[in-house]
Amino acid sequence: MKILLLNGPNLNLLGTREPEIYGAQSLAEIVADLIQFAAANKIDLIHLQSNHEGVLIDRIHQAKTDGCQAIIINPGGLTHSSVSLRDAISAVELPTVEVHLSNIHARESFRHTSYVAAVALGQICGFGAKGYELAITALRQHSSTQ
Ligand code: CA2
Repeated sequence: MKILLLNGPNLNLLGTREPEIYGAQSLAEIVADLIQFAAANKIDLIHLQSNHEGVLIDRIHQAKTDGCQAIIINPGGLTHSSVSLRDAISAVELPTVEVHLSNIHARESFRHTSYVAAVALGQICGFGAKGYELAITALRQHSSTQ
């Protein structure tokens, strides 16, 4: 199984600031651990982080034709603003799990709304980097029932 992992704007800054909210690990460390976890579960994990909405959207479109069977996405701040990102996820019709490191529902009210949630299989938030592993596990189980 091939899964596309996308991280949106500013997540390249992980580990540099706000460790009490987002943890102390860098994105590179998180992704290295995840690739190992995925491999142990016979999953090929392809990662892209971008600060650009259009780059994320183009990669989602490409996922449909390059053999990705599912998407895990932490859209960062675009979660709360991007109709276009939501439309791209909806258009490719790949099972998608939305992940947030922090519990967005326990933070400022503008973070309580996700434009992505309604087109995702589910949302995982508040468990730090562990949430990405939970998403892989959820997608494995989902694919075994299809
Ligand atoms: O909790 C999450 O994973 C978020 O997607 C992170 C986004 C935020 O806008 C969402 O509401 C929730 C922000 C990512 C910014 O990450 C930083 C990490 C370190 C230093 C500065 C920003």
